[in-house]
Amino acid sequence: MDLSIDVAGLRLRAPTLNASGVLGMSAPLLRRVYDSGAGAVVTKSLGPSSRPGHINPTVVEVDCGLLNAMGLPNPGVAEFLPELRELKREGVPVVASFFASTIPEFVESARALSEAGVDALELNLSCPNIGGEPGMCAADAGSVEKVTSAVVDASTVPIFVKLSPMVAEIAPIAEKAEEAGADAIVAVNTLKAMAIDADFKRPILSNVTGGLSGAAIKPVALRCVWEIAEAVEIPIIGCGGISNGRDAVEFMLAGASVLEIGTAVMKEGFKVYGEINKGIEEYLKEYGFSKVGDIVGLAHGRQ
Ligand code: RRO
Repeated sequence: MDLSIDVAGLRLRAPTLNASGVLGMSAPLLRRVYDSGAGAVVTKSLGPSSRPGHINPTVVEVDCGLLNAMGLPNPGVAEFLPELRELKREGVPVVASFFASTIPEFVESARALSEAGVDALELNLSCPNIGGEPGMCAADAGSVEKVTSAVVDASTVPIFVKLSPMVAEIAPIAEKAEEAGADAIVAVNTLKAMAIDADFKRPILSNVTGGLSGAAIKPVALRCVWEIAEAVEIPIIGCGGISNGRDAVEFMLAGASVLEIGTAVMKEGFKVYGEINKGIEEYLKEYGFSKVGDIVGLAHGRQ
C-alpha cells in the first residue's frame, strides 16, 4: 500500500520521521534512519555556533521514559552544512532543526540552512534544558509569532514550528505560529522533569532537570495534537511517546499528518521506522482505508 503523504507541500514516501536529537549528529546515521523506512530525517538542533552541551550525566532512563539534559550540543550551522549537502546528494529528504538566541541569529541560520538545500526547517522554540535564554520561547505567544515571522521571511523552504507541552493552553500559541506563516506545527518537545538517586541523595542529571520523552508523555502529546488540530488549518507533526503502529494511528486520528519517533528508536533500533509504517498499513487495511490521509483528524468526527 502507498503510505505517502503530503505535509506543507512536501511529498513524503512514509509518515514517519526521527525526532530531532536522536541519532541526528551525522549524515551516515541519518541515512540509516531513511534506509529503515522513514519518510524524511530531522537533524539535531543546530545553533549559530558550536556548543559542547551539558556535562555528564545527560541521559537517564526513568519509568516509562527517558530524561535528557543534553544542553543543545551541536557543531554549529556552518560546520554541519557539508553533512546536509551529503544527505541531499544521496536523495534523502532532510528537515534541519535549529535554534538561536536572537532574531538576527535565527534569520541568518534560516538563510544558510535553506540555501544548503534542506527540504524544510524545524524551528525549535521549546528546549526545556536551557534556563532563561531567549530563543526557547514557546511559552510566549508573542515571541513565537515574532520569531516565526522573521524566519518565514528569511527562508525559501517550509517552516515547521516545534512547540512545548509546558503551557496552560497550547492552541493559542499554535494559532500565533500559523498567523506568522508557519507551514506546520510540531507537537511536542519534551516535558521538564527530574530524577533523584536515593542512595547518593542527589539529582542524577548534572543539569538537575531534563526533558522527559517516551511513553510517559504520550497522553500529554496526544492531547496537545488534538487541541492544536481544533485550532489551526496547517498540518501537525505528532511527537511524544510514539512507539508502535497503534500509537502512530492514535496521533493521526487526533490530527497529526506525520509523526516523529525518538525515544523508541533508542530501545527498538532503526527498524522501528519500518515497523511503525507496517503497523499503520495494517490498520488502514483492517478498516478499509485506501490512504494515510484518510485517517488524519478522523477522531474529531468532522470528516
Ligand atoms: O539538547 C537538548 O538538551 C534538548 C533539546 Br535542543 C530539545 O529540544 N529537547 C530536549 O529534550 N533536549
